[in-house]
Amino acid sequence: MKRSAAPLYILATVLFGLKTYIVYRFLFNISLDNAMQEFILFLNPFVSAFFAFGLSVLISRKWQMHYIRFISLAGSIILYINLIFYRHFSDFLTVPVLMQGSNAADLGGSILNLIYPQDILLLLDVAIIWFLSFRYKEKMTVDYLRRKKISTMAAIAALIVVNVGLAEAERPQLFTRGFDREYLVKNIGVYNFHAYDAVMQSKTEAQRVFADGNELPEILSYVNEEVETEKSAKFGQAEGKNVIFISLESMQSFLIHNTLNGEEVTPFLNSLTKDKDTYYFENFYHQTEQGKTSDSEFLVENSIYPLPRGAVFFTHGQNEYNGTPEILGQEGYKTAVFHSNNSSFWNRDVMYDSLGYDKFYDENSYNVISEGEDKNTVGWGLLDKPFFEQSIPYLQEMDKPYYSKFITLTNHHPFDLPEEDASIDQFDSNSQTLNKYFQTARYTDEAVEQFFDQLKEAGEYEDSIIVMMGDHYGISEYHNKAMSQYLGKDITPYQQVQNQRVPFFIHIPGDNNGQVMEQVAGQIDVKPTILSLLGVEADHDIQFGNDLFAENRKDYTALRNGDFISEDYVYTNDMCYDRQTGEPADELEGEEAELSGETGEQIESVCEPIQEQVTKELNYSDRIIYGDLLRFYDFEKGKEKTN
Ligand code: GP9
Ligand code: MN
Repeated sequence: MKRSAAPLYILATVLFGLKTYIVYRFLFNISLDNAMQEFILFLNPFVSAFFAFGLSVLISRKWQMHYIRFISLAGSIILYINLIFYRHFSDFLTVPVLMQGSNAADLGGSILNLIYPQDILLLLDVAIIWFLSFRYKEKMTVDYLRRKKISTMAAIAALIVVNVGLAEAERPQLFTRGFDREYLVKNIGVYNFHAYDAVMQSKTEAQRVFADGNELPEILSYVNEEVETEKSAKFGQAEGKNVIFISLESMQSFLIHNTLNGEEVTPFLNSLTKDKDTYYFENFYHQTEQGKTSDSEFLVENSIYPLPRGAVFFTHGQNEYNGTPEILGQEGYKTAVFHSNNSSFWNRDVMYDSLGYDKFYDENSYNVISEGEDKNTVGWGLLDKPFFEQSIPYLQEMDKPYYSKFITLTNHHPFDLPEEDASIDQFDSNSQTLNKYFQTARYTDEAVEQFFDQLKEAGEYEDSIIVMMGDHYGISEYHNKAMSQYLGKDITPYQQVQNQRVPFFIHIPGDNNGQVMEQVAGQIDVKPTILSLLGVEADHDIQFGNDLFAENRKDYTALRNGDFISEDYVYTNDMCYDRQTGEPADELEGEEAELSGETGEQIESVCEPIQEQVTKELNYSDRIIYGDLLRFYDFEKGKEKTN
């Protein structure tokens, strides 16, 4: 029988490729810097589609249509799940994140906000492919001879080579550097990215099995030479005091001293920046990745970076650590976490044991009323005000001194708030998320103010230091248009990095020297700073951060994706910016380019020396976690364990 219609696998390649391209180009917010990147982004969806559908020519005619239908549906589901995930996290899914599916269930209301009715159009290609596959079954299947099968496979292979070749030329070391997921998706597409990610996953799992501690000396000498500082003048200034650490959900620094319709968004936090007992760090960056709050906790307790993929709380919750709670426990402190959520959420119950916490006051410790007149929850759970209020008796009960951590929740996406709790307007932009964000942020500001008062009344204030920190961004890149409207400036890549600042406060009652601190800092610095204030010597600890009051600190802060901020530069998107002006810092090219002072070798960018160190540092940190290397380390002696 003669077949006249075009083969379905070709048509499916075109339709599905086009759909994927439209999603990449218009629904994800992928930055494209030049025509080549535009071209690669256009090419790769068709290459992937041709690869997947093209394989159908190897299948008998009987099964070809089944296969094509399956691929179009499965591919679309993968793409759509990534899209929903992206709408919340501005990020792509990875295997470790998928494994923590239980968290997705908890996202609940959050997820519904991320699904739009018009998304149904994304099934249009599937509908057409399925229709044709049933209607023209006979006409659209192919029955190639061996030679034609081989040439189809050769065409697939050639296209892949072209795609990968262009990608590597555009972005050298794409696969080895790999921590920037956006770059990978941009260049090889979301499907190939998942394949790459799966390979990475098995490699990292193998690392623990084969690790034996031989890597420790190299890492130790790096930490001793490049990270450690002299004792600061504030060492021991808060000796014996309690620590009350407050994690401010999704609180970003752009809110501080900013207004909405002429009203301050965070009046209490603003007042603290001028308070005589408070140190406010205005250039403090979050360093989290896919683990969000839990990543920020990891940084704070360990002064080690979280992972480039997945949430380390999940993937390596049972590793050996030397967390702040464990260290302080040995100094006679009682340690507790307060967070009104499931104890297993983000694997916290397991991780808190590994970090050495004595007690976790989870959801069950609180009176949570989710229905009726007395309802005291929103979205994710207990509102921050009742959360703090109900925590006070527990704090009073604790033996002194204590180290306590409070994790707030109300200022969390989708930033819903009961109307009666809102005390500031919504913003007016195309982003509901940003519009509502101001109200929940204001609410948390009020909750913290109230907590300060309650601590005073309860007699828990005087002998404590209160440390507060934004955990990560609340407004992702996805809302940049609205952000640009609010901030009144373009969100350039440089500004995007500036938007990763989160507020950090150290409040020491009676200190009297409080001030606004300008130095570049990050969450990695919290542990050494707190330990130093408490006068705890942690000489043998392996930390990548510095005491923020020390003199000879590292002069850069690395973000988890390899970007960094130094005193002079901001490095992001493979570009080096002048930190003061936000203008590109590498104007000079070719022969005029800067010469590196030490070696006299030509360097491509003034950012390069720090960039190299950042890559090295992140890599050491990852090796510690993947290899579970701290199990081979003796923290008392400061060297490898000998058996
Ligand atoms: C929930 C809290 C918030 O327990 O950790 O989660 P997030 O999404 O910000 O990581
Ligand atoms: Mn959070």
